[in-house]
Amino acid sequence: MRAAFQTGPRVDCQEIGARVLGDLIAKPIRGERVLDNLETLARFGSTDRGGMDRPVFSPQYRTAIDWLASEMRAIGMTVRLDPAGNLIGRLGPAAGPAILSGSHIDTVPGGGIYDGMLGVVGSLEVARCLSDVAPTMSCAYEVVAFADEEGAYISLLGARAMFAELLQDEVLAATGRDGTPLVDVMRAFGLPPEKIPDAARSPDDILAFIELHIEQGPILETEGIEIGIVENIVGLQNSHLTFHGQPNHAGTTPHHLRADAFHAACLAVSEAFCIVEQQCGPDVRLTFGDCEILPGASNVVPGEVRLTQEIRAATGAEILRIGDTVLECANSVSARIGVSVTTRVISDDAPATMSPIVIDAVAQACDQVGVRSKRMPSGAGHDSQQISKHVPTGMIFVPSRQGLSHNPDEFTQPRHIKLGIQVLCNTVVSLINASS
Ligand code: HGY
Ligand code: MN
Ligand code: MN
Repeated sequence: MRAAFQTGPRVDCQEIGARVLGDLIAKPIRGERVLDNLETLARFGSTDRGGMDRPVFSPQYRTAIDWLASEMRAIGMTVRLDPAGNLIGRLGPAAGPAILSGSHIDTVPGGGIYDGMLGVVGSLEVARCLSDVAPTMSCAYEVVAFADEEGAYISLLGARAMFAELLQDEVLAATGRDGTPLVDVMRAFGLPPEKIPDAARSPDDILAFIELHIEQGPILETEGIEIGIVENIVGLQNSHLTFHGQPNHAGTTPHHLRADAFHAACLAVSEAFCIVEQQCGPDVRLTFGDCEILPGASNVVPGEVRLTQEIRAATGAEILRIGDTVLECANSVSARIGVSVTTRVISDDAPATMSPIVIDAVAQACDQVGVRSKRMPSGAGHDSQQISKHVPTGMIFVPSRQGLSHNPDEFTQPRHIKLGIQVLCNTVVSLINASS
């Protein structure tokens, strides 16, 4: 089915002039081609309800990966799907270290067409620009689409596997939202899960990683700035918070005799938000994004409620403090109405700092291209936060219309897309030049 997305007026896609590059000046970036690529990717997993639904290892993800691999081959890249499902295209020397860039092409349910995809097709465009000079490059350039950034099974699965950070138990235990085991979907995708450790690479083989991404927030648009240079990425902890009450007849059980798990959950959530809003700084985020009520019938007092709880903050200590606060709140509210609470951490991604070397390279690229830029934090999680633990890493943000993301109306102006790729290209070139 054709996607219902608009990538915007083509008139904005004029070439932005040749204010570029260092020694490796190559072919120009072609905005039209990038928009075509985004539209093509948008076809694989667009839904009748609007928006994308393309979880990692799904059939629509397979179609998208196959398309991407064929685009990489057409540029002359050598292409491989690593044992964790990361698609990697390589340009330049067959052996030795590489500069990496990329992002992810999986989506959240009801997602847009830019989150992740822009970084991948933008990196692909950079590879096209460099293809003529590939034989002279002093190090390789690799474009990577990382597996399961959005955490349909394990948040940042591919980026973690690339640096040997996935635990076997974690892989065995992971399931999708519908309970399907990760190991089953990987096998069906042609990837034996026991081979995941073979995806690990030596950090010495990766000179730097640079990720272009939409901001997914309102700051750049509000301030009229074209490029964000990311300095740090917040930490993100995902848990299940479960309220255990007693199912009972909804007509015959008076309120004061109920142990209503949903009643307890509502009060606890409401109180937790009050406390977080009063006591935490403006950069802290608390979200209960999914809720299951059991047994799930209109005439049964809920016996169990399972919430997903997501906390984001700039430090691990703050995340722990908020988690403790929410749990205290849930326990005290629940005790009043005869309900108990359990909690289980599902994933815990530490806050990350970007490399000063890559930040400087991006800042210099912004000056070369002639764009307004701003150094800023990222409130969203990214493959970069994982990779930055092992190799020098940086991120380039472009504005998101009305700050919308994880939403079918996610949109970035073609002009900003082009500028972002130009900055990415200049950054990659300067990092390649610095490697010689
Ligand atoms: O949820 C996030 O921050 C990212 O989009 N995966
Ligand atoms: Mn996302
Ligand atoms: Mn993303």
